[in-house]
Amino acid sequence: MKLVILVAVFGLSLAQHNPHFKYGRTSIVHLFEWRWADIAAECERFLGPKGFGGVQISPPNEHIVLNDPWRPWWQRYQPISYKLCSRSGSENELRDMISRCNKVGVNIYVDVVINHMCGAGGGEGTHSSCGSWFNASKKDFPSVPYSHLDFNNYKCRTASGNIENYGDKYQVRDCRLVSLLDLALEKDYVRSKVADYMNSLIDMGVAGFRVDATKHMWPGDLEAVYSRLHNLNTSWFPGDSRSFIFQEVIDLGGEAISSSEYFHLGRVTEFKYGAKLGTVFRKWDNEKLCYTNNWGEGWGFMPNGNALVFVDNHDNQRGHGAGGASILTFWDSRLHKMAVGYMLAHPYGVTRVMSSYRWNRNIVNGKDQNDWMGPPSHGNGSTKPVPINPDQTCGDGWVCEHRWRQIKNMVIFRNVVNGQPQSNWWDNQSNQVAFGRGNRGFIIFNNDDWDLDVTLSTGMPGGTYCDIISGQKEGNRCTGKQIQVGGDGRAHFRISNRDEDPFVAIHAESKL
Ligand code: AAO
Repeated sequence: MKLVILVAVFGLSLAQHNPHFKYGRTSIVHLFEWRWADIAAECERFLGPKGFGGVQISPPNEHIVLNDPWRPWWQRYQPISYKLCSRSGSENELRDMISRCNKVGVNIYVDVVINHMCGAGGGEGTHSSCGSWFNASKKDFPSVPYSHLDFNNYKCRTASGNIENYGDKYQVRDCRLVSLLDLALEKDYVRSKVADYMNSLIDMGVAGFRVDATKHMWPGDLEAVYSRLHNLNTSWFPGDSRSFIFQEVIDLGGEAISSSEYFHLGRVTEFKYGAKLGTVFRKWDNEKLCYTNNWGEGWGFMPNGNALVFVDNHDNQRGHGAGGASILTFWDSRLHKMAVGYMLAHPYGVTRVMSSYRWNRNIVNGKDQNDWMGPPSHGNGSTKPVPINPDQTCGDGWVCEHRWRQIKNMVIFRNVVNGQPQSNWWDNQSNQVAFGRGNRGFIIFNNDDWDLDVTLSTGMPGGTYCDIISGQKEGNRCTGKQIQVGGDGRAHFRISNRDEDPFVAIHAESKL
């Protein structure tokens, strides 16, 4: 009997590490602040055809609407209810998008904010995305409903009621994160409301969740909530499929709470990954690319099977959350492309690509005064659609990193090499490195201040391959560089350090 229980529990949680990607796909794109109608169109016209595995969407539940500052992006991390109307669209638009994306093999993962409701200073009234009335100071959210009895009132021991010391795990879990009203997730009633919210999304066909502020919730409370979740909708997923759960836990070491406390519940965001990769490609702290020959667990990151990895995220691309100045964002596009290319080529973790919007960055004394700015919007605060230009880039301030040729092609590279081990490592003991993925792919970087000129074993079958960074294979020709691999698997590479993209990648499906 004991064994059965063990298998049941262990099996349950292991399943929550599985993204349920279709057709050997491997990567998630975070379409931050996109409208549901635009995501649906992007699934059909781009993400499905190009082999993206899934989309992380912004919180779909009702959120506070703020005027000072005016409609900040982070108003969506202040729930007012679990009604499915938000800055990105209505419940019907959400349903339509989930169905249309599932139909083309692109999973939907929902960013769920279940640790808290709005800020204590949220005021009273109907300034909410569905017009629901609430009173923050009275902790009254009738559209859920939640009353003051459903919040951590007296469990917190700090004078301010807020987290004051991340070294104290009781504060981190039982006090308010930046004054956000902290739900009492040990209460059966609160657990049922949260589970009902997540089950409504599961029944619509989503594949899983990004769990916001996981660090601020007790693992036992989360386990109780996850155990109430339905299996995934069998219209889209095999029977008995459990949600893919990836939990936001910022753990760069040195605090009371560690990522490993959540490993048994699902995957966890590995924030060390982007912070370190940025340091390496910026060549700070005497880091060199050749030191990444043991990248992944060798660098002290969490076990591969637990990791959700990314170069930047919606917080640290604008100085929120964690990772600091080393984080490489679209503002540093040349190095950002190299770092994303490296992440997508390397076997470690489930990979997530950030897709951003531009804002009027104004850095004063190292802090962006406009870090709050929301997505491209009309005068009434509604989010603008995402226009696609003839050259396949996005307009109106949407950056669409996921559409950049180098990144889109590396998403495909990761699919083509899926399951292959890292092989044929080479480095010049500085910032020129290369490695393969079995006999299915090979990549080489020049991040030194001089040219690279070397002949290497690629592990690939002989033939002519298109470099998918400088171009791609179109019909029976390469639009960029061509790489000749001899019958012995060896190939000559020459990369100028002055190239816009000083890296080359080839794979089995880029062969002429
Ligand atoms: C806004 C206003 C607040 C106001 C509040 C309520 O900015 O002034 O009080 O409304 O009215 C987002 C925004 C917040 C915003 C919030 C609500 O980022 O600015 O507050 O919406 O609208 C912690 C959490 C982590 C969280 C991160 C931002 O642990 O979960 O803060 N991220 C998620 C979302 C995020 C969202 C929320 C949570 C809330 O991704 O978008 O906030 O739903 C240390 C700790 C981390 C901690 C950071 C920042 O990190 O370890 O756990 O993250 O501090 O507080 C080095 C260290 C690293 C450290 C880092 C930063 O890197 O190694 O450990 O420095 O100090």
